[in-house]
Amino acid sequence: MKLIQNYIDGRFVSGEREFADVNPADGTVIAQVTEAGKAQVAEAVNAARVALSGEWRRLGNRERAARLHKVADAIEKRFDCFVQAEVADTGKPVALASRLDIPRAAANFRVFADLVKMAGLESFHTETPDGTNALNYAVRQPLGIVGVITPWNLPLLLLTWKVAPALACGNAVVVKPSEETPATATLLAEAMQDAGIPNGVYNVVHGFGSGSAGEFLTQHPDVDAVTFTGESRTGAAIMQSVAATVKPVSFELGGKNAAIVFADCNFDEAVKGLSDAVFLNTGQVCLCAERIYVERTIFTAFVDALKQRAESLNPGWPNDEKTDLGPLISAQHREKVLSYYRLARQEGATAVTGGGVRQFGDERDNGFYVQPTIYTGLSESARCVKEEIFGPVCHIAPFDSEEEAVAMANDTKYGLAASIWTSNLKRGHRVGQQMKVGITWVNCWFLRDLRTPFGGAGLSGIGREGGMHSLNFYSELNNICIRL
Ligand code: NAD
Ligand code: 6OH
Repeated sequence: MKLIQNYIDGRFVSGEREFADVNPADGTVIAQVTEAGKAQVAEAVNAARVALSGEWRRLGNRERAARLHKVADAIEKRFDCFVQAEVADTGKPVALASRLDIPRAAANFRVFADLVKMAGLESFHTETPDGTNALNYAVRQPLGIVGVITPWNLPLLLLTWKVAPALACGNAVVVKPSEETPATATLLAEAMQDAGIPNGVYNVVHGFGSGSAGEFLTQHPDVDAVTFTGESRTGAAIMQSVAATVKPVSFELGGKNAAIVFADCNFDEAVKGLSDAVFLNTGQVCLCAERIYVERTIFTAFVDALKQRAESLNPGWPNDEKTDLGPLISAQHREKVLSYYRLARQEGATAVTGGGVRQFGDERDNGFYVQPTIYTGLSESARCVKEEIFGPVCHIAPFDSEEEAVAMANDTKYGLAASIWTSNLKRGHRVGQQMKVGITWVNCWFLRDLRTPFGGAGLSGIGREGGMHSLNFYSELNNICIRL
């Protein structure tokens, strides 16, 4: 059986305990994973500390950037290995991993490598009363050791979205990938070795959250900052854990994202775009739309068209190129999603399509597939309209006026993303600017430019990453004031 190990100080190491890595498509165990205990997490932190005073500290931005491009090259060289590891761990369609996850991982390194070379520094010429004046300028210094904790839905994409800017800024990292998807973080260590990233700069500790590697990392007094993507509740637990040592945090958390579809939209584009926004990655993307508000005059036509798309999706083996709907990540997560399917019925929803488990009559019935599902008829206060489900499911409700649609879209404690579908550009700007979220798309969804601010309001997060926002989080600014 394959063993996925921790990676500490440039070495692949085992630990005291192991846990199973399960393929969500058929429930089989595909690997054993080494769980890092408290002492091993401390070893990783110590290796990172030592690395920070070695060769890594002496490299300028240009040379660090060159090595990050080499990491991207090494990912591309092992493209098929990364795709296969991600597909086996997540059950996502091979076409999706090849198009989205692995290319984005390489792009994350390239973008932040280029950005750190190009970025300028703030400076101010300051007039003093005696007329001698002063020059202020800020220099960017590494934070030190960054603890990186990531989820299972886009494992390598989200891990590298944090690791790349952290390394670009000269930090060392200790990453704790999700226990559900450990493979690609360890594989990335091989790419780091190829690229000449010094030992101790990139470390991986595997394990769980509370009482395991995740908590040991956030509580470690020598970790200088924590960057986390995952559930809002976990964000709250991490915040408590880092409070004692006052670590800066960057949190990208959950969402209950709305889409607003106006009658003047390009109907076919809206249906296609929202089919992706609901069902991509089996609905397991934090940006997915779980609430769709449709102008009443096109409500019935829209519901019918989205139903047709849901029913034309091709659930199947992840490695089949024709598959466009994989399983959910785990038995436990499937139980959570199915509990919302049951709750929707109790709350009085109409199931337009789906609402149950997908049966195949083969080994996939031991996996974690559910039916893509569309509900209508719930009140805006229903739990299924308020709580993040994180599956291939949405609720569609009609609206009569722009004001009503904006009010319903904003009536949530989350604030990650929204999408607006209209041919009226003025309306697109006007409604977009009223959304209480970090990211609004007009006539598109999940269209990414990695230089833009990315993050959420309310329960959806703290801070922004992307472009200069990432460089600002992953560095400490030291302002130098010189009397002239
Ligand atoms: P999760 O919060 O359960 O786990 C995320 C990571 O945190 C895992 O590595 C886990 O082991 C670790 N963890 C759990 N408890 C911990 C603790 N007490 N201390 C330290 N680490 C701990 O999230 P998940 O189920 O893996 O991912 C799904 C969630 O992530 C959804 O809510 C989704 O919306 C959110 N998400 C948000 C974004 C975003 O950019 N906003 C992106 C992807 C996923
Ligand atoms: C959440 O599941 C998706 C997050 C996406 C990003 O962080 C990104 O940079 O595209």
